[in-house]
Order: sequence, then structure tokens, then C-alpha cells
Amino acid sequence: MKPIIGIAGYLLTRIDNHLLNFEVNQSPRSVTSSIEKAGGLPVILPLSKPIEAERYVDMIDALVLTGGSDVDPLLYREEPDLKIGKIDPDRDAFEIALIEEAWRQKKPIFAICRGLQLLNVAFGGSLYQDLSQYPNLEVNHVQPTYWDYPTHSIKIEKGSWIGQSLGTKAVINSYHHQAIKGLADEFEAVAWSEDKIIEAIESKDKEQKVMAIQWHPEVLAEKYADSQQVIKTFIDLVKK
Ligand SMILES: [Mn+2]
Repeated sequence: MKPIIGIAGYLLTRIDNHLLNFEVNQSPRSVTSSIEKAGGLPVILPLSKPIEAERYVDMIDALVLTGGSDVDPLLYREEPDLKIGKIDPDRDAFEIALIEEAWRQKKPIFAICRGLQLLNVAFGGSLYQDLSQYPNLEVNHVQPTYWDYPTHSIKIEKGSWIGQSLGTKAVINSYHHQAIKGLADEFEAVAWSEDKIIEAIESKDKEQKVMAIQWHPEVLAEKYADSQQVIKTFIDLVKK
């Protein structure tokens, strides 16, 4: 039986698209299609109230968190920096509840981009609100070119789950202006850019199958077999 992969959905609003007359529940097509291709059965969870997280997590075999707006800095005890982007407090609250419940039920979590950042914050970590705050910035992490083209290198920890699919080096795409500052105790960094930004983390406790990635393998997966393999590695972990 294919494992049921619950993807935390979010809202497309009139602010995002002025042609819309109503709000729409959504999730990127690349996320559902790469999960399907990897042997999972994706279901999109509509943005909901934190109190519903327990029953949603009961229904799924694993949780996926996708990219999106900035995490509310008040959640890591900082005032908003002048360069903070749009935040989505309702989405933060629901996704943190999903993370806490998935962790409690020991259901695997795969987190992409904002998902990695929120996961870190959910466990007490902090973020650079904008990469201009990072003192050693040398790499462009907001690539001006297409999403499905890899632009910057990373080094990957041998023996990590991500290393199983990509080896110890890879070139990936990059669309983030925030990054991990203080890493939460529950996680270890397993990939870094050349300027030492954390690009992937995994749970230290291997009973908890949590993989989080700062880039977008789901977008590269259509063209690049190794990126599809990252998604497959997660789905295979879920099946174990
Ligand atoms: Mn990057």
C-alpha cells in the first residue's frame, strides 16, 4: 500500500492573485507529482486550526511542509527586522501544531525551504531574518534564474539520509532570503553552501525520521534524477 503523505496546504488569496474572487486552498504541483513518482499518495491538508492537527496527523503516514512566506520572528523572540518579508501567522500556527503532533506520533517529516526554517523554530531554533544579517555571505541564495536550474554548490555529510541520494557534493537551486541562525538541539546540520549556510538538517534521534532541506528538490525532480531520488529516499524511509 502506498503511504499517505499529508502536505500542509496554504491559501492563495486575492493579494497573491488579483484575478481571484475567492481564496483557494493550494500546494505546489511539483510537490504532489514528485511524491507520486516516488511511490507515495499525496493528500493536501487545508490550512486549518491548530486544534485539528492531531486528527489530521492520525490520518497520514508522513507530513510534508512546503515553501512560502517568512516565519514570524516573534516565534523566536525577535522583533521584525527591516528586511523581513510577508509573514503568515495562521499558517505558522497550524504547521507548528502539525510538526509537534507528527513528532509526538513519530511520523516522518519532510520539510522544504520555509518548512526547514519553521521546523527549526518549532523546536526553539532561530533564523537570520534576512541573509544580509549573515556576516559571511558570499553566495547568491536568491537565484535570479529559473527555479528548475541548479545554481550553487553544497557539501553533504556522508552517511546522512540526504547523502544517500546525492553523495557528498551537489549543485542545487536556491530561493531563500532567510536561513538557520541557531540550530535547535533536536537536529544536526547535514549540508552546507560554500559560505557555510546550513542547507539541510536531519533529526539526531533516528527513531524520528525528519529530513529538512533549504532548497527545492521537488522542482528539480522533473529534470534531475538525483533530486527525484531525494524525495524517493524520504518515501522509502516512510515505508520502513
Ligand atoms: Mn542556498
